[in-house]
Amino acid sequence: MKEKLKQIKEEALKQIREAGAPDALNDVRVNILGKKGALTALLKGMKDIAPEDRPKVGQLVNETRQEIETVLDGARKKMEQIIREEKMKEEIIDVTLPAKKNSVGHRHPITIALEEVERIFIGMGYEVVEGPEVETDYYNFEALNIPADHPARDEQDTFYVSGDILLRTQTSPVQARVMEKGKLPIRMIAPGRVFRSDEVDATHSPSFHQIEGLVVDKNITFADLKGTLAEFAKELFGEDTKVKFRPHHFPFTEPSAEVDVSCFKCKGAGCRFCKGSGWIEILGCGMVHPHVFEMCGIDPEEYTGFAFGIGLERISLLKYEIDDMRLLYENDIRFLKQF
Ligand code: 2NM
Repeated sequence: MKEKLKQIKEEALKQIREAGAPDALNDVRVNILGKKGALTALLKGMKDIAPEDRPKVGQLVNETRQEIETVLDGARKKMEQIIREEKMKEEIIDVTLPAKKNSVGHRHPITIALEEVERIFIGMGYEVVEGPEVETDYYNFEALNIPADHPARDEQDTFYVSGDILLRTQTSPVQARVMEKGKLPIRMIAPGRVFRSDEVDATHSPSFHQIEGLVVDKNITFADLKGTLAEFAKELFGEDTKVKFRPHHFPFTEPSAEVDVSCFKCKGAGCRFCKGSGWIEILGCGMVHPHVFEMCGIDPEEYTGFAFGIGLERISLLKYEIDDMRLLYENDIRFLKQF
């Protein structure tokens, strides 16, 4: 009997030593101490032992069982400890590693130009007003004194949606809507996307951005227009910027002018940037045509006003010395990152 117990114990210890995982230890427990285990089987054989020897044998079996359990527990704890340590090693965080760069985007160069122009006019007390990109023929053309035979109305130039509905070709319909409401005086800018049926090239896109301005009050003169735009040019391109007004024609203004600024690269001496002229064209403007006032319900005998229109892409290309407008729309990160 003693011999048998010793054998079981040796076998159990051997199995424990050889166990490589907690599962294997559990198998040992089942094999030796379980219901069908070797030690249990031995207890079941007690009936063959003389009754006076039974307590002694029972005690021996229990002692052996205890010993095996103690070794098993120890082995399990040790194994768990090793597993824990290995896991800790795997999950170690090296706080000295360089951090992942958090890349934050920024505003698009057209948006930067838009907000810069807005900032300047807001500073002069202008209100920013937005309106629909899909317009009616009336607000986009009729109300702005653009007659039926004007080339701008041709399908070659304007995107028609259906019938009288079209994509606005300028943001002035927003201003026609404000004038029509009749709250005077007006000092506003209308920024936004406009559409023209143009082929894409370095200076044209079928969809581009404009800011148009409008001032309506009593006694507004061309001098107010000149002073306002001269101040705007100085804020945008630098204190020593000069402006030049060249006579032009727009249907909604009379008189009308195009405005050049002295080249901010060569200060007017003439360079590659201004194509040797010393001047760069930046916007169109004029005194609001009396017929536009009449169409919008304002008495041209009582009120006068000026208006202007600025192409934002052009401002952006100039400010950042970009030579192809298409770059602004391609959304190539390598390009956009530079601004
Ligand atoms: C320009 C040039 C000249 C303009 C006119 C008006 C309105 F609504 F008052 F008639 N808004 N904007 C205007 C005048 C726009 O863009 C080159």
